[in-house]
Amino acid sequence: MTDLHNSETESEALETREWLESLDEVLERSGPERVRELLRELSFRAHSHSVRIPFTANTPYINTIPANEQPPYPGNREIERRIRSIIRWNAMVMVVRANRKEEGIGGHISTYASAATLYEVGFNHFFRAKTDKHPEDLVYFQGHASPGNYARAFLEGRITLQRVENFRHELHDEPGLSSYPHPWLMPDFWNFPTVSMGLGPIMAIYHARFIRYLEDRGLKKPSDQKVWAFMGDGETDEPESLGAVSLASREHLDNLIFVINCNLQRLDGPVRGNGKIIQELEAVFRGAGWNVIKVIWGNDWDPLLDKDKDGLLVKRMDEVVDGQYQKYAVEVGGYIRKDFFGKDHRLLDIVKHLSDEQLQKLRRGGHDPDKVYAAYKAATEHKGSPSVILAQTIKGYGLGASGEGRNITHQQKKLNEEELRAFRSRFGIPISDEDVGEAPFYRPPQNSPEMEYLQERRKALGGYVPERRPMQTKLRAPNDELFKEFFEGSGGREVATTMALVHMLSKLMEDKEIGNLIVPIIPDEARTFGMDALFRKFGIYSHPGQLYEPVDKDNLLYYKEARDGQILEEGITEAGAMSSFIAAGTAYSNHGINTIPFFAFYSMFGFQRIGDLIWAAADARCKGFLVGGTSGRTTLAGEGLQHQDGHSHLLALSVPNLRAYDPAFAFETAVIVQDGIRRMYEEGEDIFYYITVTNEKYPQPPMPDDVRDGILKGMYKFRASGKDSGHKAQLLGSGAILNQALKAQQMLAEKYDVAADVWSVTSYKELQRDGLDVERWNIRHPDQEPRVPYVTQCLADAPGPIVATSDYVKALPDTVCRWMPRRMVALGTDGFGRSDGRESLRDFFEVDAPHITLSVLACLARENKIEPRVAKEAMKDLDIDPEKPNPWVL
Ligand SMILES: Cc1ncc(C[n+]2csc(CCOP(=O)(O)OP(=O)(O)O)c2C)c(N)n1
Ligand SMILES: [Mg+2]
Repeated sequence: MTDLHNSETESEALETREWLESLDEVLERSGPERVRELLRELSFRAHSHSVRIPFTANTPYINTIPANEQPPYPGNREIERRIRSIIRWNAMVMVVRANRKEEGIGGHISTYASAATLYEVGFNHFFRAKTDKHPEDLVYFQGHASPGNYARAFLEGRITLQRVENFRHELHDEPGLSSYPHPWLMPDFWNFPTVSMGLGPIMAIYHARFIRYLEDRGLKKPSDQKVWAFMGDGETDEPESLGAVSLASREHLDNLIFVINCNLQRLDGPVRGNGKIIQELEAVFRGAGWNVIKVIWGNDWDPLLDKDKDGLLVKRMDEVVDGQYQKYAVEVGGYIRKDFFGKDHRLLDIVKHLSDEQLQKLRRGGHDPDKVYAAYKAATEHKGSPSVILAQTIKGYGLGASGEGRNITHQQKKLNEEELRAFRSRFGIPISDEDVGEAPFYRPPQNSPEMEYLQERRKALGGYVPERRPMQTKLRAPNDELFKEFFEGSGGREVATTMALVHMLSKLMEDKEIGNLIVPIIPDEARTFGMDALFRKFGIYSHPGQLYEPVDKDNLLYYKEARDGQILEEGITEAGAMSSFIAAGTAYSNHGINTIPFFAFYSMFGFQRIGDLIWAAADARCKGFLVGGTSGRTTLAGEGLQHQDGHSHLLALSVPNLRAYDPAFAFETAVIVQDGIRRMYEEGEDIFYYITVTNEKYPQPPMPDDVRDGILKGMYKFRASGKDSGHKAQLLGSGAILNQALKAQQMLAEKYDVAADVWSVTSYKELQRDGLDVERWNIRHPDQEPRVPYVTQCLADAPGPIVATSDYVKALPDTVCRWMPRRMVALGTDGFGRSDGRESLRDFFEVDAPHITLSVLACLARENKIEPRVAKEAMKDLDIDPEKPNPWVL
């Protein structure tokens, strides 16, 4: 047996004891403040003698709230234990039954098994539903613990037996239960999609901040509404989980509570086998200014800690690593006695009154309702900063040999009869030996004490959680008057579509009816987009207002921060800004407030950087406008490979409820925005928009007659050739590249006797949707007159080769090429960008007027309408080298 203090001499041990006793005495006589003062003095003195004290943001590995500060438990512990046990059982059998029905359908047992107490204390005592007096608490549930939520809702009578039987069988006899929280699939139930790990935490932080924004701007009555975010300890490795924690403390978000279920395991094995995840997270959160509450040990450890006069137990708790704590979870009491307490005879003395069985049952904090309640109460009452609860639990708690604490437990989906029987007995579920093998669901009678208690608790807290609500009131979209100047054109003045959109935004913000609801969001890019023009007038949101004199105060457009500022200037965090977008775009449901977010970002750093958050927005039925600024691989000049976006529209194709547009002109943008507001906020459609705008200046033409419908459907004829004779061609252009098509139209007419019509394709995505839908209908109705896709209708009577050019990859126009009445050539910007001017870039990527012209001539030559010689000569005239290497491999 080794002694913990074996390196200390006898006299050093005495010295240590004297210092400790002095501290105890001061504490008793003068209280903690005096102790803090003395320790501060001591550390200054040590510093002045050049003693370097190692920095630690950690406190000892014990509960933050000591036993003597623990409030009494307000509920009936025994009934709550029985309810929890029943929910545990039902959550487990839900997964087991689904996998019996269909091998490999999946689901998780062990996560909820570890989190049950964390959730149930919340459901019985904290999570408030919406009432007349109070808005609901908003809970981000850990995605793959969802069987626990369903099992509770089943007991509450909100989900039928048929539905729990159909867990993970959503397409069976209606209605099933979705694997994870998906508002898209269960719009009456789930509020927040969380299962792509890391997104829940960051969305929760920005949501809590958005609530403050709504309150500070007078859109929502201040209250003590809380945002709770439950997550796994493994999940904290995702950069999004911890990436925004300093925002939460900087903004003093005491309406935010993180609960991190530290079961010390992730999917494959330990989270920090050789370290301590709770201590690591404590340092991160304390360092960031959060209120950290550690819930490590259960009540039965309190008397042991009381006996620990020499601090040996705390020291031992500190030095044991997580991998070893996991080992204790699967081991017998004798092992724990020997391995944990056996390091020192004084430690062994502390537990000598406990049997091996009792040692094995010593509980971890996250499984002790008293400790969890104390932590939640402290967190909800804490003022001035966000709180995080770090709760130690055991993964697969209660599964015994079939998974408790084992490395395989995350994947455990089946229990055999013996394991079911053990689980049943462990939690006292009244199911007979005969029936237990069937793994039946169990719901006690309505008038049982458990059911009455459960309902009574929810009633006291205002109703059920979670519960998602549809849009509560509708808005009226602004009429043409507001958009008039965009419809009229710029009168020859050169204006970029970005400038036009920012001006439009400013007009929307001035609108009497909806102005207040517009939420402009920018990740430190306002000046790039000319949005700094909005600073002075509308203010940048800042809870403390502006505590300094801005350097540009004399400037007309100075940097104005204000408590009621309307602009969310998020700094350089697309993920954070997107989280704000989601909070604002779902406020219609979560807060009954129809805020309309416009999130303007560098288009390259949108879909490819934060695509997963955009997917989460789609799932959450988020509304609003994503604005991809500085878009187009050749339109954004100078910036080069990492900035020039030529594929976001391709990525946008994958989001089902997203409408994506690449407008060329201000009037097109106006039509799209006006109709977007109408569809989302007047009609209540659960869609959102992606609009790319560019920084290339050119005169904005007036809107031709009768094109609104075409703009929205994805294409319309912008300019007919005006030439009656000659060969024909159809030029399709998008965004700033439409101007190249217009130039080519002129070249073709003047030099090559070709009459080309120019079409503005505002949305390949819309054209593709329509084409696919029509195609599908035609397949399913073979006996009926086939329908014709819109793009086919447009070009059916428009003769000549079709050349489609955009500032995006060729795959984008190719998405609709099979509905083209004739051969189509796609020109696009496949490859890596370059830093150079627009003209050179467009020549390099072959998307300029000369290349469009050449493409038309080459097609005409192939169709034997002209001599190939003409196309070859044109190449010379247009300075195009036929042997130039393909830019996409350069
Ligand atoms: C972004 C992302 N990557 C991977 C996964 C797959 N996954 C689901 S659960 C899990 C392990 C979770 O560990 P932890 O966060 O500790 O949660 P626990 O189940 O232990 O409570 C993984 C890797 C995911 N859902 N999301
Ligand atoms: Mg874990």
